[in-house]
Amino acid sequence: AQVHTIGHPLIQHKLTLMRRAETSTAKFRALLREISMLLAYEVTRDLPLKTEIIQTPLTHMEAPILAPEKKMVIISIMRAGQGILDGILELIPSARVGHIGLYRDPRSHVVVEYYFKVPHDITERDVLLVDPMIATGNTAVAAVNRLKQIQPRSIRFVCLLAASEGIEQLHAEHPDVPLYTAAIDDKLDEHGYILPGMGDAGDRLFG
Ligand code: HSX
Repeated sequence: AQVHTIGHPLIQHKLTLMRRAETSTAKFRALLREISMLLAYEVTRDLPLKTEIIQTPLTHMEAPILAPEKKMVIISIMRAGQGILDGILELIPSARVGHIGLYRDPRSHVVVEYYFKVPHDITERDVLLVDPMIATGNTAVAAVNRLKQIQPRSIRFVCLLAASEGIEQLHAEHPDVPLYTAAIDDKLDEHGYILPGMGDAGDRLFG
């Protein structure tokens, strides 16, 4: 996949604060919301605009506005995806939302689906699939496999932190899905956690 590493200084700074073990749940949550707004800003850079005649208090003008046919849906991989979802929705409040519940079996790392709900008009929508972390890549691949069964218009994956191994797996299985991440870490430990990483995003977010 095309990998976009978003090096914006505010994103990098906030990510460092999130990685710190001493960062509290409340602070982690706030940072994830802030960083997700910044990621959303970068990911939506190429959204098409059209123009519309509007009336200002003084005159009228032809002004840019988002093209209505560009319909987005943000799909959160539960449960950690919820944190990114909240931040992105602050910036794109009219986006539709879907949820995929996946967990990986701690021993086998096999991904199990326990929930799936997306808007009915998904085939007309462009998906931002969100999860803070890609470690082995198993969850990301399973989520994209599942989504492709219902054929949205396009899929982009947005995360905070991805391990090289996971990126390679996602790329091998889904070369058509671009990945946006704030950072790439190169190792996984024996339990499949990203190193140096930031721990388990779900645990840090929810406790
Ligand atoms: C964590 O593990 C993250 O939020 C992802 O959902 C998942 C990533 O692990 P992997 O499937 O890439 O190994 O809960």
